[in-house]
Amino acid sequence: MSTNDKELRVGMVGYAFMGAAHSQAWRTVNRVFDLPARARMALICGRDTAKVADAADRLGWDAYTTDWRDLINRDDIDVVDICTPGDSHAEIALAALAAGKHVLCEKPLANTVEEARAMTAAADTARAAGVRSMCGFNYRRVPAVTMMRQLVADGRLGVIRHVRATYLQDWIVDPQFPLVWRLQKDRAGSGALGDIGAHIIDLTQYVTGQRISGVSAVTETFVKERPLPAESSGLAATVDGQTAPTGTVTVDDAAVFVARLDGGALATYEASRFATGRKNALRVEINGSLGSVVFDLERLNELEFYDATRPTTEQGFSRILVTEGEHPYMSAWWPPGHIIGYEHSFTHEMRDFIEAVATGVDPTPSFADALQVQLVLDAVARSAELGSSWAEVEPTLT
Ligand code: SOE
Repeated sequence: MSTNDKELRVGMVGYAFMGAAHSQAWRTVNRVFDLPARARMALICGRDTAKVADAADRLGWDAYTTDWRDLINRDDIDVVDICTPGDSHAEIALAALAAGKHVLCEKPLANTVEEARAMTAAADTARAAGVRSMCGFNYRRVPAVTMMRQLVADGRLGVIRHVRATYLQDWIVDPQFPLVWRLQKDRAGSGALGDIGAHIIDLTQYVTGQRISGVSAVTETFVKERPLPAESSGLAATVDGQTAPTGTVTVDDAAVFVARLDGGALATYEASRFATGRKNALRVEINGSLGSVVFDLERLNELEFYDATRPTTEQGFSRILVTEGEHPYMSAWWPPGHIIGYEHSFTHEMRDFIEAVATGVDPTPSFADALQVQLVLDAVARSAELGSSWAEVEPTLT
């Protein structure tokens, strides 16, 4: 089947940072990849009429609405893309699945394990009617990350002993930075832990094929009171004057934990929004009996690979430039050596989602995969609360 044979009419809820990233991907995906269906950017939804009208125009959507229920109830929408804060994921996803819409939901899947379980159960029920669902852990689709997984799966690293993962940002170091939704537990579920820690939990489990079975954690909220924002969107916010009222930060600013993986590896994780100078620094290193591999998001077109099977005289970390046509996703882009960026991970996400939906297979990460990440987040929070006592990760199905 060639492009254009089938149309998937997308309705997206939310239009801030992730909404813009997803829009870019929906706009681009069929221009780059030859897919069995074409995405149509049919409808965008947000509460503020003027802002959502502007977003529709700026991001390239055919129409807008201010009511997500309207979007879900329409017959001319096939896919619901959820880019809202975590407190509305479950309600929107459950309604969308019940209405027979395919669902793509931003990470973390939900704010609580309970919500994530309900969403996973609904996705399982909907699957019987051919309805697909996926959680948007976009970094899986960075070609170097996909290749890292391939190296592990091919046995090039041997037995995995260590996983070392950090995701560091610094956008709230200033105590005067306002209390945006990402700093409120009832809206975001948790802080650095769920927002960026979820990424490294998913990424390391995806790459190694091992799951975290237990953790010991510490978390900290360094700045406990912040001014309330006058305006905020994405990671940007403003305050009205010097005397703005303040509110309490109810999430962690940083989370650090050690973990056991069920394949025998030991792992360390650090997620912080207080790593001064680190803007969006995600790094993962894996050490195995036959080699090591390193991914660094700030150099996302590269992998460092140490192959211990090479002659001793030739050993050392080598830099692989992941820009050849033979590398995952890359043949669709530029000639060899021409690098790609952050936004391409979302385009690849949409590519895989469209292909799965159009060919009737389940896309990954599934809601069940994302529920498992939620269970790890929950174990980290429990461990931290009990003064870093060991917390087993609950099984997905209980
Ligand atoms: C903010 O920390 C954030 O936008 C995350 O929410 C995204 O998932 C990550 O990709 C970039 O940082």
